[in-house]
Amino acid sequence: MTSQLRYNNDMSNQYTETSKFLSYVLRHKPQAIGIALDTEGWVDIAALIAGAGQSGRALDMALIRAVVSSNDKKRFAISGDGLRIRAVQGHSTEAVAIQHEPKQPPEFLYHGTATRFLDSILAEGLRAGERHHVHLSENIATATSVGRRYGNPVVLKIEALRMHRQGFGFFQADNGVWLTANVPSGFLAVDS
Ligand code: HQG
Repeated sequence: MTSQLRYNNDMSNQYTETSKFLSYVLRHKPQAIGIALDTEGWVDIAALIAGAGQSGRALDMALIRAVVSSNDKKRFAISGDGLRIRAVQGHSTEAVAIQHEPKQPPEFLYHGTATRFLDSILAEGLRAGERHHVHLSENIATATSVGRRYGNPVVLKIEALRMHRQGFGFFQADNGVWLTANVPSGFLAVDS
């Protein structure tokens, strides 16, 4: 391996590692490093750096900015004044309740899951589980890769617009992921 390639790999590993750490504290367990998120999920970057440092993880502004801007799924956002950071979706912590703008979804949205969850989903619909919302995407390729995280992937096609017309709320996070509270089984089918 050339030294340039090794350098690039090391950087990429450091970014992935840091992204996972940020997902953990900004979505799930801020208390693990003694920080508090506001209800929109924001925290001062200075507090994040200090909390991380006290937990033995060296973060600095340059690394945080590089991780936020290079992140494959645009998981994080930095405030306009550059002082605060948040995860744009995927939360489970009860401290956060982001007030997303309701939005009309396209006719169909997609959800990727693993085949072993199918029977349960076809019986009871999609539930948010630990997170605040069920996550849906506009394209089948994204849904397939989401499903692959848990095993053999299968894609469900959701009648999003019909749900919306019946009063179900839909929201779109800043990174394009669609969110809704739950999807009853009558609005979904295996995509074929
Ligand atoms: C399944 C990633 C049985 C559901 C992705 C999923 C996404 C059921 C799992 C984001 C069920 C929950 C979220 C039911 C739902 N019975 N299983 N009734 N209802 N499930 O990780 O959507 O990389 O909480 O199908 O890109 O997989 O973290 O949700 O398999 O956007 O940024 O229960 O996470 O983004 O798993 O993924 P998750 P998800 P990040």
